[in-house]
Amino acid sequence: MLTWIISGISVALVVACSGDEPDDSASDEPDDAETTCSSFVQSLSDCGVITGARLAGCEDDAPALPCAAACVANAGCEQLEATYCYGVFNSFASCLDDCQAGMLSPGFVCSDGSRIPAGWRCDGASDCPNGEDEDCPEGTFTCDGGLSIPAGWQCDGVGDCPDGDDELDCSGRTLTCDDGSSLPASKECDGALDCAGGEDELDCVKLTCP
Ligand SMILES: [Ca+2]
Ligand SMILES: [Ca+2]
Ligand SMILES: [Ca+2]
Repeated sequence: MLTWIISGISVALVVACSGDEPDDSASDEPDDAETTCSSFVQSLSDCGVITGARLAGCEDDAPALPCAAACVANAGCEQLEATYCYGVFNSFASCLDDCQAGMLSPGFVCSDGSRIPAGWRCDGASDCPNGEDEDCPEGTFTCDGGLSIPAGWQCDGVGDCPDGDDELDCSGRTLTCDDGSSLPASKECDGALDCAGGEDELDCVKLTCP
């Protein structure tokens, strides 16, 4: 749980800001179209929980996940600090947990409009009425640890590599360094200097715990 809470601030927002929210993600939360990544970060910053303004994967004008924003709006600063600094599982953490649970895997849409779980794609068995879930890219993807998985399992919404690296860099977004070189968006604010001038790590959000 602690792992998710600490990394959850980025995990939840990376998903939220990718613009890939499934259409059926409607919830009972009030529709707050004005909530953006930057306002989400601002509310955490206002409570003194974080410093910095740049959150990996989060573009300033992109809408934040509405339920995550509602969790923050309904929580007090003490709750935010307890969750992020001390890993306390309180009503705020529980709210985020429910929020993440609600972010269902987008799945795979068959040609007749029916949906199947993403993990059923390229698994060797036809699941769509016309079997198009098995029209898969040739070849394999090599995980960081050396394990090979079918190429079709990359970016299918299900972590297949031991470290989940088959689901990184799936947004197609890139980060442009000052010298014009391009990096995968996952290199932004990951704690390692990747641009020659280190600008990929400038002003990144950091927890400010006592
Ligand atoms: Ca299948
Ligand atoms: Ca995968
Ligand atoms: Ca970096």
